[in-house]
Amino acid sequence: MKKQSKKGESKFYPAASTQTSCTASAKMIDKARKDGAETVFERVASLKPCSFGAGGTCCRVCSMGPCRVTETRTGVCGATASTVAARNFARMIAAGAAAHSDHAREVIFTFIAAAKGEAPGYEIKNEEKLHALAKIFDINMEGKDKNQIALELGEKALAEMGKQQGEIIFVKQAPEKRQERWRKEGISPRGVDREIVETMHRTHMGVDQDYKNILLHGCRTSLADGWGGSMMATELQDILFGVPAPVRSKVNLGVLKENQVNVIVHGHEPLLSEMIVAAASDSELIEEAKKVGAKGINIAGICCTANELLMRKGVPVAGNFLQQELAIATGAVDVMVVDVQCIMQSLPTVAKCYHTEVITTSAKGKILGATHIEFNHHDALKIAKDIVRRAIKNYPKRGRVDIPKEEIDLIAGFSHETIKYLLGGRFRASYKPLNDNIINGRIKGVVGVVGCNNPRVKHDYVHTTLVKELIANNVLVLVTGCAAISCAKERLLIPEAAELAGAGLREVCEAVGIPPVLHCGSCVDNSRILIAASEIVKEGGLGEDLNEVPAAGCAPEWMSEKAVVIGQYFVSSGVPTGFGVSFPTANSEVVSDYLFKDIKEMTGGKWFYEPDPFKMAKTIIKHIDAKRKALGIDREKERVLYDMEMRRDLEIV
Ligand code: SF4
Ligand code: MSK
Repeated sequence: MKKQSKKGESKFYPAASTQTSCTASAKMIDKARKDGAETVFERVASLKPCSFGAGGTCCRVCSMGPCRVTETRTGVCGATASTVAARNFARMIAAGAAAHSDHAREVIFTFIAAAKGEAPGYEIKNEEKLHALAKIFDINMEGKDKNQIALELGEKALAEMGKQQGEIIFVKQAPEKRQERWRKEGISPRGVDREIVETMHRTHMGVDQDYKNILLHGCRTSLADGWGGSMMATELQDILFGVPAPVRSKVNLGVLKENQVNVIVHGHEPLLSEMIVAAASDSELIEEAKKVGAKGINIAGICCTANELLMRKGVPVAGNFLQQELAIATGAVDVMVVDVQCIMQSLPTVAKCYHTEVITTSAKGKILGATHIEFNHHDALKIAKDIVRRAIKNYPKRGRVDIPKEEIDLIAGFSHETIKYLLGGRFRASYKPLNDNIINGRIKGVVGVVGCNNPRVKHDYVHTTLVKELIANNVLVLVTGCAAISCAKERLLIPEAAELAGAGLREVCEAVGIPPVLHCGSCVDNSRILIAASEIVKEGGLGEDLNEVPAAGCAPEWMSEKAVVIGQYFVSSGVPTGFGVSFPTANSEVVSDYLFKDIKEMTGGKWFYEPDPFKMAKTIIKHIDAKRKALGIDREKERVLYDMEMRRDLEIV
C-alpha cells in the first residue's frame, strides 16, 4: 500500500470527532490517517481561507489587479467594494446556473435520442408526465404516439435553453402574482444560456458598475436556472426514468458489502448511472463476479447521483460530499465512477493507497490519474457493462477491508406529485390537506433545507441540528442534495422520526404515515420545491404569491456555486433564504445590506446569514410567525380531535 503522508502526522490534525458528527465518517477519517491517505479533513486544517476572497472583495477580472478592495480602498480601475462583491456574487450565480443547466442540456440530448430510438436502453417511461409537460409547452398531441410527442417536447426544451427574447415557458408554473412581479421588475427570465452570457459580460472589467443593477441581473439569471435549467433537468428525467414515489433504502458507508463487488456512482447526472444499475443485474456479469469469489454486484451512490438513483430506484447511498474519499478508505470500493460536479480531484491520489480504480466518464470532467471511459447515450449499456467488468476484475486485488457498520433505514421519493397524492389521495390529489394543516396551525410552515457539506463546519451537525429544531417546532422540512443524506444518516427520514416533531406535525405525519422530513431529491430537484410552493399558493388560503406562504429555505453547510444560485432563485421567487458557514459578500456592508434587506422590495424575499443552527432555526421560525400573522392565521386554534372524515382526508391511498 502506497502512502501519501508519513505515519504519525495525524496527531497534528483535529480529532475526527470534532470534524464530523457522523460516526462512520469519523472512523474512516482515522483509518485514512493511519493508512497515510490525506483527505479533505486534513487539507482543510492546513489551509486558511483568504479573507478578501471569502468576503467577496478580491477582484481578479483584469491584469491591472488582482485588487484586494476595501470599503475605503478601490481597485486600480476605481471599482468599489460593492461593485466587486456584487460582481463576484453574480459570477457565482452564473457558474451555479451553468452547472445545473448544462446537466439539463445533456438530459435533453438523451431525451431526444430516446424519442428517435437512437439511445438503446432509454425510453419514454412516464407518459402521464410527458402529456402534462406537452400541455405546458402547447404541443398538439392528437394522433401522435409518445415518441413523436417526446421529440417535439425535447426540441422545444432545447430551444428554451437559448431563448434570446421573451420569457421561458416554465414561468407559467409560478403563481400569477409572482409572474407579474417578475415582469414589472424586469427579471422574468429568458433562456438560461442568454442570461449567463449576459452576467459574464456585465461583470467584465468596466461594464456594469452599479451593484444594484448587477444584482438585478443576478436575480434574472438565477430564475432562468430555477424555473428553467434545473426544472427542465428534473422534469425530463422524470419522464425518462420515472416520477419518484416513496421508496425504502439504506444510507451510510455500511451499505458497502465486504463479499460483493462494490461500484460507487458519484456526481450528478443519472444518465450513465441508471445503466450501471441495469448492468449490475445482468446475469452474465453476476456469474463473472461469482467466478472471482464475490457473492454479487453492489451499486451505491455518493452526492446527487446517489440522490437521483435513490429517489427512483431505491439504490443505497454510501454518503454525501465529504464522504467521497472516506468511501475509498474502506478498501471495499472496486470502482468509483464519476460524472460531473462535486468530485474532488484528490480521488485518484487517495485511491493510490488502496486498490480502487477511479473512472471519469464525462468529456467535460477529466482528472489526471483517473481512467477515462467516455459516456455516450448511443452505447450507454455497453459502457456501463465495461465499467462493471473493471470492478469485477479489481475485486481480487483488495487489501484490508474495513467497512463501518452504520447502515441506516430511510424513505425517499417525495416528488411534488407524490406529496400531492399522499396528502390528497390518488383520485383527488391536492395540496388542500397540507394548506388546511398550515392554516389550522398543526404545521407551522414549510422549510427547504438544501445544499452541501463544508469541512469548515462540523460535517452533518449543522444540518441535523437545525432540522431537529425545526420539526420540534412543527415545521415540515423538505430536503435535497447532501443535506438530505445528512438527515437520512441521523434517522430523520423515517416515519418514526415523527417522535421528534412537535405535537401538531407529529399528528399529521402519523395520520398520513410520512416522516417529518421529506427527501425531494438532488440539487436540480430544488425546482420540485418551487412547484410545490406554487401549488400551495394555487390551492388557496395562504396568500396569492410565494412570498406570502409561511415558508423559507436555507443551506446551512453550503460550499458550491450551485448553492448560491439555488439560494438566489429562492430569494428571487420571494422565499427568504439563509446561509450558514460564511456569506460570500460579507466584506461589503452595502451589498450584504441590500441582499439582507432592500432586495425584499423587488422580490419579496431576502437573504440571511446565521452559522449557528439553533439561532438559524429561531430566525426561520420568527420569519414564519411573521408570515402567519400577516395571513391572520397566527392565533392558536383549539385542538380538534380527528373524526373519521378528517382522517380519511389525510389517508394514504
Ligand atoms: Fe482591479 Fe478593477 Fe481589474 Fe478588478 S477590474 S482587477 S478591481 S483593476
Ligand atoms: S452534491 S452541490 S455537495 S448538495 Fe449536489 Fe452535495 Fe452540494 Fe454537490
